[in-house]
Amino acid sequence: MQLEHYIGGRFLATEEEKWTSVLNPANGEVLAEVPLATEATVNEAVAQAKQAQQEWALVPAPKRAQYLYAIGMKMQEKKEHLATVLTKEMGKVIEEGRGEVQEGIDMAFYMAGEGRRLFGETTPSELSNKFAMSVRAPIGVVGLITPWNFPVAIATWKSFPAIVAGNTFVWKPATETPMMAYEMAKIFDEVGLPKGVANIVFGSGGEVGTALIEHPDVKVISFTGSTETGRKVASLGGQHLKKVSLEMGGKNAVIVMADADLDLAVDGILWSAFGTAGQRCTACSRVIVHKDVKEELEQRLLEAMKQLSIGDGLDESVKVGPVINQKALEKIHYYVEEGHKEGARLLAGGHILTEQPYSQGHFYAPTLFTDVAPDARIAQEEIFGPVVSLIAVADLEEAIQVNNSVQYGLSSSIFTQDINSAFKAQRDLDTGIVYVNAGTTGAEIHLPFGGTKGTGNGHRDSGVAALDVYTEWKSVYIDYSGKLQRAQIDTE
Ligand code: UN1
Repeated sequence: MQLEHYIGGRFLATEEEKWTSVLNPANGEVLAEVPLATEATVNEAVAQAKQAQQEWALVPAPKRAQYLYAIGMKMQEKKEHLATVLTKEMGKVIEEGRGEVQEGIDMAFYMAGEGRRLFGETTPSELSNKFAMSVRAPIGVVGLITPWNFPVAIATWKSFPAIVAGNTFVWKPATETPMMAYEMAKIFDEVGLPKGVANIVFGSGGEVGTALIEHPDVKVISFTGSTETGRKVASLGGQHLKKVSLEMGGKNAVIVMADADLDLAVDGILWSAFGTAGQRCTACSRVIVHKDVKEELEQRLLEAMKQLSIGDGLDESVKVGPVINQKALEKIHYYVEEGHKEGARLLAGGHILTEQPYSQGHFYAPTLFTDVAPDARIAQEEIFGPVVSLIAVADLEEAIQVNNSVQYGLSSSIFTQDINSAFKAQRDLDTGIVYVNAGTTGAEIHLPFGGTKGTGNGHRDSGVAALDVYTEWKSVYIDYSGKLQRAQIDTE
């Protein structure tokens, strides 16, 4: 199967482009060939998007929203197919594949609703016979750069608010997972989204990403990926005075207090640490446990980890799929070796799975370290794999301090039955998302998604907050006094 870019409503690719293979991380099977665009292709996509945007901005928002309803319905109709493609190219287990597609469907219907809201504000003017209001105006062409770990959901968090607000977009999906983007291109086409509103260009970050950021007609860049790449996006975007929205790494912790329901805590840790093989920005990679229940929690986690079946995500009984590629596998193992050197005690896992049926894919054994120092590298740096570090603390204050001691601030969670601890934690945990009595994953699309410190730059995906990324506030004053009134100057 050969994928094609989607530009101005046309599917196209040329033999002259460089091509690369899309591989199934569970077994190395070649799933598709994907073309890698050059700057000229990006320029063409931006030109199409720019032209389409002029008309699209004039389509009433409730009518723009009709397309999102249609897209949501199509995704619903194709849900099982989309989930299967997703599991094949990304590796997450099929149950989570379905969940991710559902997240995209939810986003479509939620943002379609914004077509009939997109609220602005009216406010009194300081002058008489004068009307003042602020409205959300579209910005223009937006550039979307999305990661491989959520190939469809994250793209919907960005593209759907962009669409409903009257923008057009050029989307560069991750080269590891272009098939979901291709599926979305087909859906955009099938529902008759006007040509040029949605454009998809495959290619590398270095070439396509850079070309998008530098293009003078791309007004907004929304990026999700590593903090390292995000810094480059921010600095290049800064030079070109772009509005840049960044969503980057995490080093998310579950705090387990002495009064916690330990069965619930174990379930929450397992789901958020080993689901998606730990490859979520929201994944739990630290457990901060009260010393009084440390040993008990270790025992229960070890017991529960034995039940985690590992394998090809298409097998319904599998709970942990492969990691994305060989490079990821090596990075994870590098950190595990660092953990040993730093004196952490390995309780489970700690190795690459090389025997059958894992040898053709990229599988890492779910790993648990204990007695980890809060400032150890494995407790500070994002590993993006199924590796958890357990850190013991004496009380809630110390737990919060350890949670906040990392450079990231995406998600955190606390298991406690004490209402005072819960309320204090939600106030003091320095992350954009806080859970009480649930793991660190599972954000819902109608709430803002993003984090503090090294996780972001103040913008949010998802929720109504996403509209702030894709709209410009316009303040409008209408003077019906019939005379020149001067604000701030007493005219009486
Ligand atoms: C991500 O890992 O980049 O909250 C997104 C969650 C999902 C989204 C994760 N709804 O885990």
